[in-house]
Amino acid sequence: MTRIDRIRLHRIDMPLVRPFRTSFGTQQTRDILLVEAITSEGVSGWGECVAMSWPGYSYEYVDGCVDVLTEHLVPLVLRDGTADPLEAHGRFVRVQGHPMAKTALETAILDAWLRVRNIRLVDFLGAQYPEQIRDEVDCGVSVGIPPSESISELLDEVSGYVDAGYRRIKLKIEPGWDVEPVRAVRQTWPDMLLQTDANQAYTRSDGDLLAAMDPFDLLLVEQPLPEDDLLGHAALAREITTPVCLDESITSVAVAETALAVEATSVINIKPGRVGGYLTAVQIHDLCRERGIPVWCGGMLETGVGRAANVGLAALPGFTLPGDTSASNRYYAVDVTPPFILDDGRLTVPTAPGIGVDPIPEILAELTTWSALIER
Ligand code: NPQ
Ligand code: MG
Repeated sequence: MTRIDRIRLHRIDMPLVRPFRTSFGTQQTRDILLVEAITSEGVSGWGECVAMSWPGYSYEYVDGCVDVLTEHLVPLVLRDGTADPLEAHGRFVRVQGHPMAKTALETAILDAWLRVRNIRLVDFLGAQYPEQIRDEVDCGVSVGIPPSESISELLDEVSGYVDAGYRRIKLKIEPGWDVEPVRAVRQTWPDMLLQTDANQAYTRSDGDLLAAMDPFDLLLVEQPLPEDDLLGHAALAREITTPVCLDESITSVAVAETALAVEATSVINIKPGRVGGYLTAVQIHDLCRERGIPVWCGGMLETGVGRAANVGLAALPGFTLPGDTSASNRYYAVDVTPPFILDDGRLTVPTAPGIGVDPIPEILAELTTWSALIER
């Protein structure tokens, strides 16, 4: 019987093609943990941890993830070497929080388990609706605040993405960088699918400011208020005509149900790392699908490892809006896997089993800043 015998943590440093500024900070490089689960047959499964170096987007951060993985999560797997992803998922429930660390390990185990069985991740996740799984997904792109705060630089960057074929543009906004840049992009591309993401930068009293963007025919505004303020989002949703979409707030199936019940959100951004894995991500997708709530797949500047899994998830039928599943070259000149390339504004779902891609050993070795092997 298949066992997980060894788990290797790889910490890599990936230079970004351009700095990425949001309302919570500027990122120049991406410090990423990859988890490799190695079975008794010698098959490796891979998962990516989407935490950042510092706890600026969520309370998780890479050093904390290394600790909770090494001291708490990995031992729950290696104590008997269970290779069953559902069993691992159940064991992780006893560790509070740490969804990004859990997602990385759960995905590595799930990937190994699927490879041994020759099943694609997308076919496993979409087993309830096999006929409705897509083989390519519509892609959007997230555009940071230009470090120069120049609208002409913003238009240049967006123009490059429009020419590349992206099907939806998302502008990062914050107080002082909102109405004018959104107006400029909308005037330049009157028919483009356009949305904004505030990453919690506004307050309950900013209704008028956010309503000032209603005339620009936005698909949605993402996470305008702090993540714990569901009622604030519900109140704001009544003050503006642009649909509110929650990102950071949606940390579980139960929170998603509550947010929908209080009408704090009418669209949901699903990020597996934020909700504790692909199994939970599918549950939120199914809940939204039953209720007619559109969902889309978020992004965390993933390498090809996380990107592959996200593209599989985004191929499920409820993902009716283009996601932040951009091409590898949106973020990286060299990806750790073969790159995901945009074709007519879409990415192709990998056809190989599991997540469908592998890190390229030489590139992985070059990017690695630290690694650790944990054995049974
Ligand atoms: C979001 N992502 O939707 C995030 C937030 C985000 C693609 O807009 C380093 C690592 C920098 C993860 C900046 C996109 C990041 C990051 C922003 C995630 O809210
Ligand atoms: Mg967001």
